[in-house]
Amino acid sequence: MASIPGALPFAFDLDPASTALIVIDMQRDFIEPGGFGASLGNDVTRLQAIIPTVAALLLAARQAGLPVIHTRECHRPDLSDLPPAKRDRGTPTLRIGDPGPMGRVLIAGEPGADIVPELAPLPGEIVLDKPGKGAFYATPLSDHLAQFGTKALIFAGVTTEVCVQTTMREANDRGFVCLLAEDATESYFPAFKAAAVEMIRAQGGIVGWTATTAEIAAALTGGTA
Ligand code: C5J
Repeated sequence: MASIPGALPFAFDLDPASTALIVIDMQRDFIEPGGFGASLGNDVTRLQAIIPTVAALLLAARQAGLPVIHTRECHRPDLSDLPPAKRDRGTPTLRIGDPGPMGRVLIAGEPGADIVPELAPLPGEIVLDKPGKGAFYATPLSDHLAQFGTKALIFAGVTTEVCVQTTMREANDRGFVCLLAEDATESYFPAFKAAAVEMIRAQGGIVGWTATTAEIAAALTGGTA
């Protein structure tokens, strides 16, 4: 058992044998210029900036032998898993399923739905396509975690207040201990990220803990943060 004394709201006990890393939606459509995120008017450079930090967390998790799960928010080509309430939201220049510069927006198998190449999954890692914000909804995530014997999840990815926070809350409700790598997650809106991080660890860690990637990596690999 390792400890992260600087975790918030208080020290986090980390048992690598029963912990998995989940990297949420580090996809080209959210992170690269010309993708879905940019079409909604967002500044994608904020999300691009965390790629090296997420890579460092992935490296530490892989070195420690943690199961690694990557998620991709995307839909079937026939859009049968895309409710109109999601497709018709707002007035974006591109809607989910429309042809864009990186193929059809947020459609499984299209270039834009891919994980950015710097964070490409390794053979043997789980890659889950999810139609919702939360990674437990309409996916086999629970089955994979049961198979791994996972009790705790480390979270990274985008966006903090949407798919990351939703998945953390789903995990918390299912009994998983949740730790967010706060510098390996990002939002298009700095205030939303700050609020989500505060909400997660408020009230004695009502959803979970937060710590930096350096602190988590040190706990995983036996180094110092
Ligand atoms: C959004 C996500 N923001 N991965 N998706 O629509 O957070």
